[in-house]
Amino acid sequence: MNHKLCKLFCICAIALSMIGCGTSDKEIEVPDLIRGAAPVYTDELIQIGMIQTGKESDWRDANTNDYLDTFVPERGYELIYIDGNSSSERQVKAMYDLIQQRVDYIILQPIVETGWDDAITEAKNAGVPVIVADRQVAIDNALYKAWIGSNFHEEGIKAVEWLENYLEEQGRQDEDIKIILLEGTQGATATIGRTEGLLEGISKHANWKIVDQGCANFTQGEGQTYMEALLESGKVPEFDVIISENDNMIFGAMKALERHGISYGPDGDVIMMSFDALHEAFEKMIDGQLHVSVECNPLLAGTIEKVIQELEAGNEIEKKYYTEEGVYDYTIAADYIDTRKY
Ligand code: GZL
Repeated sequence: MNHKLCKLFCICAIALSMIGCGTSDKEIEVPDLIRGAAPVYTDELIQIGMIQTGKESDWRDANTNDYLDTFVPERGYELIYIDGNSSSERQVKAMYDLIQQRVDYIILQPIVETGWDDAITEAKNAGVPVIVADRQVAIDNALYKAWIGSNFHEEGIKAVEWLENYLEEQGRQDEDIKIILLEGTQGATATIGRTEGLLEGISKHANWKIVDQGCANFTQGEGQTYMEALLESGKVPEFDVIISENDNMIFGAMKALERHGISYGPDGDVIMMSFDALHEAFEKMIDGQLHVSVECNPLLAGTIEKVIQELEAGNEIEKKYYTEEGVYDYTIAADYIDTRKY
């Protein structure tokens, strides 16, 4: 559907210009954007096709709800939401369907980085702009308009820095530390980046050792199943730390540890670390079950809306927009839990 925009009243574009976008190659930290006043369109709605990964985690649900709350008719949008149902094939097919429909924009949140060359090239050739969000795609970035998401490698580094400080405070910096790493979906940028950052940091400590590393696909069920099997196997008789690449997997691992009578958390034996910083993670930190969660901001729709408005106004945009994220541990969780938006 062709979309002619007649008039746009929005403080968002002004807000974006105030963010201080740098040069096109510079990666900028985009502040936690407040959602501006709804744009007032005097013409038809901007039609957006949004291809989601699925419903694998609570983080994903918060991410989806943010899109559903943002791209609504009263703000000038018609959203076609497609649940990828954790299937890359389904996502690629959805891309072709949306190209066929000649939507105004496609927002793609890919499950994995690979397999996108033909579909995104097709969108480019058809003149349907693609905005990639959350995880990335391993193709020439000239084929899509922009990417918005987290610096996953940085998240991994932050987790190791937290562990270094914690062990120092506990007087355990010279101890042999055995680590179990629960990874997310193989081929997903979040997994690739976090794992790279973690291994880079861990490799700096001769007394730290990863005694097991396995995939639990970011889901709570697979986190529990994986941990149960590992404990049953006796392969890893001793371990000091579990690092999980998202909160849901470590919630599942907690259930397995409980079933095996293993104490964990700041009040127990095993150091528990994860990523996402869900509200439930704060509850578990306050309850003494989780040590730390490295934040990964799922609320991307506000930034994407501003990028779309810049494109609609014919303005230049950046190639990459990073979200701002922090690290929350059990010592400060109670101070922040009431500020959490997801
Ligand atoms: C991170 C996102 C990851 C989350 C998981 O941006 O891709 O996928 O960390 C989610 O919780 O399933």
